[in-house]
Amino acid sequence: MLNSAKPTRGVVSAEPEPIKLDWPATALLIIDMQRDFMEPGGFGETLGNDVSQLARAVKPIGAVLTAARATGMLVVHTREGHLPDLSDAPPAKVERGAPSLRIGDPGPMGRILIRGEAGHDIIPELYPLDSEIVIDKPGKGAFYATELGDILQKYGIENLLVCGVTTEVCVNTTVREANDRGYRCVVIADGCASYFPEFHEMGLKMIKAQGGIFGWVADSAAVLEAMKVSTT
Ligand code: TIU
Repeated sequence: MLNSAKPTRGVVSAEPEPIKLDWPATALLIIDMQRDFMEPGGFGETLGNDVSQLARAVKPIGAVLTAARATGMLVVHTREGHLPDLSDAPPAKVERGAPSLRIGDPGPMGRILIRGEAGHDIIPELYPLDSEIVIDKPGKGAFYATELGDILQKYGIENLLVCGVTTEVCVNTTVREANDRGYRCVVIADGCASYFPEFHEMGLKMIKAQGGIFGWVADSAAVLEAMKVSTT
């Protein structure tokens, strides 16, 4: 719902310091909230992870997503995954480790981490609207081998509110890529999660250390307050 009274700027109470954001130049970037990472039987579990660790991020992301939709903010969802013939999956990625199932193997939610399979889809709670952008990415970073940079440029985006999973892998890689490209990134702390709580904590610390070497970190409540949108 767009309305003429909506604020065009807001100050997010973030670390290492508050940051003023121009909302029309800000997008919400939701990283890889896919069944393959969140649910039993997907890629995350095949790697030996406890997928229940990630559930805590869903509600905070949902609250910010609702607010973003209400204010007309650009919303971009990403999905990590590969083409059915694996032509975009480097052997180094497919062959590493000793997972119970490898990328491309059939699993309970379809072939592991393959585009078009049930496991590759975004979880129902955060499902994209038809009007929202969905970026399919073969790597951990959302800019590598995708159209994300062109899309953000087209919409005049300068700032990103970043959330999703996992904190130290795809969120961190994307924030580093974005920072090098000149975007101000505000990472939503409780809107991220890791299979390893200690990596989550350190992943956020790495971003905001040294005066915000890669970006800013804020709780969803602080972002919502700055957006001045009721969550109820
Ligand atoms: N394994 C892990 O922590 N993450 C990934 O493989 N991809 C994302 O973070 N999306």
